[in-house]
Amino acid sequence: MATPSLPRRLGGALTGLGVVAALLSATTAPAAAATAVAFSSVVPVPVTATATPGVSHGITASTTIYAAPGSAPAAAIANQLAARLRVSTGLPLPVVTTVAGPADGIALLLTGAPPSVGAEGYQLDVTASAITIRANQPAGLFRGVQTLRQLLPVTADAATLQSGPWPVPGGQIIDHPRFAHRGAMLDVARHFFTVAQVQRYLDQLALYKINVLHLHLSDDQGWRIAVNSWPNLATYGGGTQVGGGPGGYYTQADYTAIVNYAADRYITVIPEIDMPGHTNAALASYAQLNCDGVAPARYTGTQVGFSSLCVPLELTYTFIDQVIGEIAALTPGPYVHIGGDEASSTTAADYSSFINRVQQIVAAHGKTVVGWHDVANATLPPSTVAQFWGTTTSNAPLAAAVANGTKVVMSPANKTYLDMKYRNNTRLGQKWAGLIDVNTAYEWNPGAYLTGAGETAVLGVEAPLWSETLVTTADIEYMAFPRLPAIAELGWSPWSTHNLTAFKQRLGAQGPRWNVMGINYYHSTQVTWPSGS
Ligand code: TNX
Repeated sequence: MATPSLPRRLGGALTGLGVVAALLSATTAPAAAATAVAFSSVVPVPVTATATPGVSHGITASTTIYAAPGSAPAAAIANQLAARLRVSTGLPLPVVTTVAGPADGIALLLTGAPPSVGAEGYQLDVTASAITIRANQPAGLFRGVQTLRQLLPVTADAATLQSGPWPVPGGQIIDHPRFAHRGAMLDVARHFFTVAQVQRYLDQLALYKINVLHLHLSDDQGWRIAVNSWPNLATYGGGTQVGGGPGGYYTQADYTAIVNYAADRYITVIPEIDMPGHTNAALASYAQLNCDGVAPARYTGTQVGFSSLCVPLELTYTFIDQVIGEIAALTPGPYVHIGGDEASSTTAADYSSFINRVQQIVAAHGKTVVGWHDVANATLPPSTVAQFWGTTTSNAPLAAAVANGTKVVMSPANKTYLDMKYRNNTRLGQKWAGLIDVNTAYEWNPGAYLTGAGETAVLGVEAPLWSETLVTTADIEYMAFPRLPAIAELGWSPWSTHNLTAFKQRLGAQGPRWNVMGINYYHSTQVTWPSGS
């Protein structure tokens, strides 16, 4: 039995010595790695987690998965869980949509959850006879299933058949997110990543309860989504990348495949078309978009700030209207990201009038604007969301916008930028915002970081992964892990649970799972990784 001998409560009540004692009892439990994984290793840490000593429930050949009757989404989540576990366990795991009753089941129910867990929260109960996840909405069931995955032996996440047993430790978790927006951004413009590569990243994000994938779809070096009304954007503007090479782009069907794959994981895609700067690929694709009517060459370097759409040109807004129109139509989520960063080749007056006009275009297509915080230099309606990427803790134009009702997504570059090096000798990444190892990524409070943007002004957090130096899936994973789970925890877990020492223990316990999943992670020396991982 791998469950520790003392009931433990993770959350505000578990502090100081309590954390250490709980972790010791978890890590010294006999054969912990070979059997159930203790409650104390879940990332992000749940709001409350109470182990029941001496109790566990095994998933076996007689386990049935029950999905809330009459709910197609609940059935879909049950089928996803079954499909995942059949691969590694070889068990039949039939899914039924009758009311759970018989012993030996995993029940996913849309009744009986505390109202306080909201739309994304859940209650997970593991008794000797059953595993029950209750939620108010399907999204909560999905998040609860991710917790259940982390409570299973790490080999449950393998892509090949493993030998069991498959115990889950007894107890109760009641859990819900701190922030509504828990995002990851992937730059597919500097280097292009295929649908399969993005889907793999989505799988990894889902495990840590990330609910937003922000796709940086255009930049100086490449335009990565087909736009029917402006076909050269993708076919010519998408034809290269940093360092040269073939680049690539998503057809509209490809983009829809990503959006649907994300939706199946309760992740919302936010498409970004960066403007007025970061637009060389578009300007190279259509001479008529340039103020001088001359198309620049395509660009494969890594400088920023040299390109600008032609603000006085009326065609610019026809272009934006048609591009945003097509992308908005393909995007079920409420947001379109207009970039707006580093527009140093656009005058301040032009920048303001441009952002004001683009906000109206996005609104006309029924979407809410997100922009990098630079957009606060223009006039923002309260509905526009600003994404803070600075390296300081105050920004006057942004604070003024927040005072007017604008909400902020926190991506401080010196904390959340997954493209920053871990150490000076990290092979990949950049250093302009500093070195970011686990401690730095974790040790800040998104709700009390930026002057004038307190907890209620913060929509959430996001970890951007810029790809100037990243080429492969292994590169993505090396930069995202283990820092992405740190940002995920800041987004999900209540601040009262924040504890660097405890976090690093839980993070270390993820290492064996990442090994099993084939995730190429950075073995930060700040974390003790279990031997063999
Ligand atoms: C700044 S952050 C950028 C990107 C770069 C990144 C590299 C931001 C809004 N703009 O264009 O890729 O730094 O770290």
